[in-house]
Amino acid sequence: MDLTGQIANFHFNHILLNAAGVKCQTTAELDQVLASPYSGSVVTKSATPMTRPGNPSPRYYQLPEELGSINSMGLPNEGFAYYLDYVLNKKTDKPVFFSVAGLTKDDNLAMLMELEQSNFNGLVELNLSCPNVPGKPQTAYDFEATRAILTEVFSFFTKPLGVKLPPYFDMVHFDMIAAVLNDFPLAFVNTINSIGNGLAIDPHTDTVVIKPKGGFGGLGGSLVKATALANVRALRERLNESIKIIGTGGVTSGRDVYDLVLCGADLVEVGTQLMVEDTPVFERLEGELANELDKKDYQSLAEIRGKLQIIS
Ligand code: OXC
Repeated sequence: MDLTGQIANFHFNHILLNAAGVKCQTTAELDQVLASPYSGSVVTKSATPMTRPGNPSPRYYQLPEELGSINSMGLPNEGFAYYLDYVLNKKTDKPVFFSVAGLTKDDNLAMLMELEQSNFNGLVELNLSCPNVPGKPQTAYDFEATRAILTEVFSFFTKPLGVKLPPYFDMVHFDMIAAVLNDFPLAFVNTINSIGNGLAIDPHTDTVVIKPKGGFGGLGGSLVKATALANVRALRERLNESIKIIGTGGVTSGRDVYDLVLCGADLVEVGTQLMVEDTPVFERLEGELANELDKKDYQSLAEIRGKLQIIS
C-alpha cells in the first residue's frame, strides 16, 4: 500500500505529521515526532525572532465530548536561532518544515532572509494566520497585505516556501485568496489554522476556560473538520496544480485523513489529537487509513487524492 506524499522535490514516506504548535516547541518534542516510524516529517513551532513566553495560562483546554480544543497560546517559542540550530544540525532522512510567524512583516522578512542565506535544505512555512496574539490581526484575512508580503518575500527567497492559512468561510474569499496565491511560486499552502476566536464556557463555574483575551481562542479538533475539508477542497479547485496542499484540522480517525486526501490534501497534519494521544497517534491513524483504502480495493493514496464525488 502506497501511503506516501510529495511536495516540491521532497518525498514523504508517510503523509502524517504534527500541526505547528503541537509537540514541537523543544528539541525533545521535535525529536520525538521525528523518531516516530509513522510520521512523514516534523514542523517546528512557529518562530519569532526572539524567544517568547506566549500568553498567560490556562491557555489550552480540551473540550468535553471529544469536540476538540480551544487555545490561545500566543506563539510561545524558543526563538528563531534555536530552531535554526536544530534544523541545521539534526541528522534525519525526513524532510523538515521550518515555521516562522513574525509579529511584523519586517520580522518575517528578516527570518526568511536568514533562512535563505543558511544551509537549511527543508521546507519553510510562513504562518500568516495565528489568531492568538493580542492586537495583531491574522494577515491572511487581508488579501492586499498577503500579496504585499509575498511580493517582498519572493524578491529574494528561492527555497520551497508555503503559507499557513486561516479558514475562510465565503466562496468569494476562496476566489480572492487563491487569486493572490496563484501569482507566486509557492510550493504549498497549509489549510487550516485553528478557527479563530471561539469561546467556551465551563457550566459548573460559568467562566471561560482559558485566560488570555477574556477566553477567546482558536478552535481545533473534531468540531473544525467540516471547515477544514471545505478549505482543502475549495483551494484545490482554485490553486495552480504546482501548489500542493497540507490538510490540517479535525483529524481523529483514519477516515478523517482519507476525507482530507479525497478533498485534495497531499500531506495531513494532526494537532488536537496529537495532544490527546501523543505520537502513537500516527501509527493508529495510518493503520486506519490503510484499512479504509483496503476496504475499497485501493492500493495508494494517489487513487483517491482530489477524487471527491459531487451529486449531479
Ligand atoms: N494557531 C497558531 O498559529 N498558533 C498557536 N495557536 C493557534 O491556534 C499559538 O501559538 O497561539
